[in-house]
Amino acid sequence: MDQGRLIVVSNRIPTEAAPSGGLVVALHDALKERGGVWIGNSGKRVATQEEAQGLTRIAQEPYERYCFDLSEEEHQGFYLGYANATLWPLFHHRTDLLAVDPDEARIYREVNDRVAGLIAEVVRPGDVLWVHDYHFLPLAEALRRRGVTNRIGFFLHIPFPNPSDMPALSERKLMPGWLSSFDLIGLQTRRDVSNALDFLRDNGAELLLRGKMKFDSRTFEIASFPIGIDVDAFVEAAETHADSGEHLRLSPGERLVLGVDRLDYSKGLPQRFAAFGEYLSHRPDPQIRATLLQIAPPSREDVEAYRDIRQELETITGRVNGEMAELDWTPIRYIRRNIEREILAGLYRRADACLVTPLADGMNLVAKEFVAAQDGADPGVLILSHFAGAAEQLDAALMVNPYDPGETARAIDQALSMPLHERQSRHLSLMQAIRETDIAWWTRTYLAALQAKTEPSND
Ligand code: ADQ
Repeated sequence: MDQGRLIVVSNRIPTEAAPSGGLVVALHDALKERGGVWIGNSGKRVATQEEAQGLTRIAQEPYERYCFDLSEEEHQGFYLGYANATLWPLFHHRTDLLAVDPDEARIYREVNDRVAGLIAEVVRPGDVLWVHDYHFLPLAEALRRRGVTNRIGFFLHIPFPNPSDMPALSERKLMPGWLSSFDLIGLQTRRDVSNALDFLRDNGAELLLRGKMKFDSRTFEIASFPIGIDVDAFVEAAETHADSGEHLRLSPGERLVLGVDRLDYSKGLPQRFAAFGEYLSHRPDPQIRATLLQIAPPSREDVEAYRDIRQELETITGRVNGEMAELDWTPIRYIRRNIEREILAGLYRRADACLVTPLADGMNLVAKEFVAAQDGADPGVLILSHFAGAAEQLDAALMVNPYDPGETARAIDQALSMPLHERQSRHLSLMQAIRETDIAWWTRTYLAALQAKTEPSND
């Protein structure tokens, strides 16, 4: 049976041949395998909305890619404003950082409306649409208004908010209509699914059975599809770049603790640095040299909360290094740029431990990449926050409360002194977990579930 084309919609669209970044890599692989169309934001800003009309084709192979531009005002209101200064903090349980701005909320909906108009021109009967992330919550509703009856799926890469935080969102009453216009809503974890069901039930939707809901006359389904990585590709990259660690010029016996994150307040970086400082102050043997290599390229610097986190980190790094550094040892090395994926894979492999300690995170692919990159004969140890979505699957990691620097410090000590057989057995179970739900599983399972939906017009 002809499956129809897959049309992916996401905010970012890769322009390069070998893209990087969690979401982008996952979709690139899915489209390469199945073929279809990817529609996203060009990243190019034009002065006025009149100049931003239309879709531009930027590639035809291995699948078609179209992009749209945003005007300066749209970039501010849609992307920096509503998406990243209102929804992102709300969805990461940080209502204290949430901005309320009715103009930004309006622009967010207008951009979704405009993008829906562009997509409606491309969609053919039988196509299946897969919309990604919090930038496009109202997109299906806008498409339905334009008469699009195709199957439309949604995947939320970040956590679903706690229902008790929802009153902080002025547009919360619109949310059930936005969500129920999709046919399938994919979330990362069971906890997210339970939050979404609770919120919708409290706001006029009826739970039919096993994640199926009804709102107004529409039925839709909510389920978890934990995202994964291309395990084999990472294993291979780590093996072929096993010498990346040499760039670091560590002294003999020096232990390496690694952190890799976008610079974001949800990633728990100040708490992590403080925990590392605490580990160093209390380490059992002062001769032990452990270095925290933190790779954290800045993101969204035009949003105020992101400038604050950068400053906070610089202060802690200065304090820990000021107190602890020796002539030939800098305890915290903080690199603020992107690293090539292959080099990164080699660094993961060289690391004795990896700190993945977000305060909230949809999944966290770094945790899975670190596991894949280890040498099974002598693996490093994953230290993982309870609040990463990955925690539901990777319970063989050392689990920590990221708010408690003492607990994280003890986990670092435990990781660096863990006997080989324990490291091996933990690694074996972690490998099994990341292989079970790898990226191929994720796209296959999600798309099969979406494909199985009846087209709304045939209801
Ligand atoms: P992110 O918040 O971006 O993704 P994450 O899942 O950790 O977080 O993905 C980051 C990706 O970027 C990883 O593949 C990592 O290797 C790469 N990366 C990070 N820093 C890098 C650097 N300095 N150089 C090179 N590469 C770097 C969102 C959600 C997550 C969810 C993903 C996918 O916030 O919770 O796991 O989407 O759904």
